[in-house]
Amino acid sequence: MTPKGRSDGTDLTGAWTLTDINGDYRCDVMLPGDGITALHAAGHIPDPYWGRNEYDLRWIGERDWVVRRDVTLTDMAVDLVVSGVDTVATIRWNGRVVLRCDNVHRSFRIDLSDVAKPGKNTVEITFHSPVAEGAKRQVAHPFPIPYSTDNNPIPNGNMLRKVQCDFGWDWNIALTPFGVGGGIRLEPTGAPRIDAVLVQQTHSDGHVAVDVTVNAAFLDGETVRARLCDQTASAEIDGGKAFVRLSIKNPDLWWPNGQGPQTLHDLEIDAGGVTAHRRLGLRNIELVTQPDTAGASFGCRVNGRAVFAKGANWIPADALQGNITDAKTRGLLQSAADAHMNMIRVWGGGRYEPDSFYDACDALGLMVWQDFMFACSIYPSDDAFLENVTAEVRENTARLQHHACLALWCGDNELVGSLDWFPETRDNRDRYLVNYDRLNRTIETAMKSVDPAANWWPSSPSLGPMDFRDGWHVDGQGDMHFWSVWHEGRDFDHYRDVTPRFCSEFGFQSYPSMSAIRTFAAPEDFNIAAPVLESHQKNAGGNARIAETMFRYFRWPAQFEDFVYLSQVQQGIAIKTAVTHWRSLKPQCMGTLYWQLNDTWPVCSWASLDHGGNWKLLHHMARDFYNPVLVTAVPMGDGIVLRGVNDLADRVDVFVTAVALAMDGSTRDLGKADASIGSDAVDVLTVQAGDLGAQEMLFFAWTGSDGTSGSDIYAPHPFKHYALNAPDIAMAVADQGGVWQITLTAQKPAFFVSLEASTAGRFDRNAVHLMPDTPLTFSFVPERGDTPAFTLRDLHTATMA
Ligand code: BMA
Repeated sequence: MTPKGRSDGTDLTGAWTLTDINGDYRCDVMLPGDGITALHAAGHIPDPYWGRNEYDLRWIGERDWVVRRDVTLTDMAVDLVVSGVDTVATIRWNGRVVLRCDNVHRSFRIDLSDVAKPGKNTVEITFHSPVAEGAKRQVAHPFPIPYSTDNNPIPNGNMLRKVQCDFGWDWNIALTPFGVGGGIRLEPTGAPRIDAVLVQQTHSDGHVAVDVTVNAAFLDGETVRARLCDQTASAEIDGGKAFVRLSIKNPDLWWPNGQGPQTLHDLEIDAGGVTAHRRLGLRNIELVTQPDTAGASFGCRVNGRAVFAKGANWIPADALQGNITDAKTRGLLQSAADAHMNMIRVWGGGRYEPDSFYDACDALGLMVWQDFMFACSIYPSDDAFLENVTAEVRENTARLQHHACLALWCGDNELVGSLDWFPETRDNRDRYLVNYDRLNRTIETAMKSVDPAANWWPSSPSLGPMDFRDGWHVDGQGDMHFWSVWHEGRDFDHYRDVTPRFCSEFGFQSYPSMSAIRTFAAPEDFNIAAPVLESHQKNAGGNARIAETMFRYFRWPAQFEDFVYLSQVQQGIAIKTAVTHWRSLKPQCMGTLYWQLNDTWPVCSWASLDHGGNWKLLHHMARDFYNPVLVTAVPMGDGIVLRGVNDLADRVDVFVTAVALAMDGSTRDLGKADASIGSDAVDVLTVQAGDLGAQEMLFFAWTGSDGTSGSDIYAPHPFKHYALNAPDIAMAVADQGGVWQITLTAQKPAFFVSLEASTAGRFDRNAVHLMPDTPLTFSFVPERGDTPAFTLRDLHTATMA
């Protein structure tokens, strides 16, 4: 998280020495990075993600730790600039305290001139136990500040400005790691620098005015020169600020993924020899909330076009900072874009991501819904806390607001709901509501002080400003978190009972893929009730919910591997049911962000990507159900309506055929139709449910004038009802220059046909249905050159063989 536009200094990242306060441990730690990764790399502790090791490592968060290094100085007029110090820390220079800080989401600049000396200097950072610090602050607070007991096995994380899921979450390991997540360097004191480049775009017909505010230090009187798209403008810096306007005619616009190109332009700033550079996408993103008969709309309009938001929720790329690399993060975001996503919600229990994350989102066309980092707990609202929050919000808004991807700032995750979750808050809601509003208002004010024109949404879910009703069950306005299927155990069809305007969270769990399970469990633990497996399930009752759902819809899988596979099939069906239904409601619904894209460690969770980035079956299914042009089956009364959805800018003609499919593979025609689809979903063809025999499914296929085609099934009964035939699938494998082509031919219908590979890599498809004598070729690109072996699974072999 190195702030951009600052003069280069001495980089202090790299190897430091780590010790604990008792003197029991000593090893190297790489900064940026974290101490737990360092202790593991040095062999002091076992792999935290393996087996049940987590529980034996909680002591780490109960101690203070120190990182130290020497620095040779010739010039003593230097500032120490550090960001992402995690979290309650004391920084000493040559033994003298130069900073006490307590916010991982901020950066700090410390003038060292009083403490620096020529020659060897020593810098050390003491990380105070977050467990002890959180408890101390809780006790000191005049009234209780309840934390999310459902999520946090380690208490009082809400008292600290530390990544909230570090205290555990219903998908995270709980280890309260410590370290430094951003840059650490020395800069000459008083050196001229550019602190922020704030950009505001005003679009009108065929024209954009780009207003640039440069915040600079030690540059007063200098001229700022700005250049963008061959336009230049200049202004003098006065009082640390300069303002320039660049007017661009007929701009090449930036569009979200699937809507047009992600054109980025270079904004070059020069002020007295200090330069700054930003990649700018020219676009206008509006958050549209118009009152209507149902309540109020909710959606994004980009460059004047209403865009249905398709995406998922983002949590930190790894539980341990030391495991995160730009390349791995970029891979996860690439997978999101490859599945036709156009929006990612950076969820409020994690971190403001580094610049590289937003650079990747700009390049990939992933709009970012950016939460401020508060989630599921009550938070203090005393002066010191709010002052800390104000600085955090201002800094991160200034750092990120210029990004084309940045669509919306949101106050927090689920803080309105949390007012009803604790006995203390229920007993004294007035106090906690006022307490909440102080925080929320502080965040909004601080954000707008930096970016007055930005899109702001008070909370997620929220029914709108100053509306504190239930965003989990009211569907007429605002963004909804619809959790009734997972957390309340309702059936998948219940997704069809609501009409969200924008569903920003809904999820269904599965087991991680076998390749991920093997990273934390030995074969003797391959059992859903084995303690090791249970310790990699953090949602109370989660494994039971997976199993109970399987009972509801499927015959029971005999083998552990089949259970894992089937858990991913049912997760895919759940989320597909929700997304396809809500897309079919377009424009009443204008967005679906499922919970969740990624995992922080290998765990049973709602993620569609395994820890490490492998695609679970849901992610393959997402690539299909997020296809810009889609025909989907919607049961309505006695009929099954095939509805067409089109997210492209231009109208698309689709041609749809429907047949009744018997389990032996024979078919009966049920009809065909075509339709022209604009921006609203339309009915294309209706089939009477009574037209399907007891052992028949609806099979439908479409072609679109945009060149896309697809097919799907709709099974009116749970899959366990059908007497599936053994599909007898033949597999032919060919290595074509390192890309593996696997052609599958079935004799009988085969459902959710999936391949697993013995080596890491990416399949182009999975969880597809095969019809008799209609071969389908899968391709597989291995990550390394190894020769993979392929395992085939389908619904019949997993549940009936
Ligand atoms: C949501 C999120 C997370 C949580 C998820 C699954 O509401 O905001 O708090 O992990 O539910 O329970």
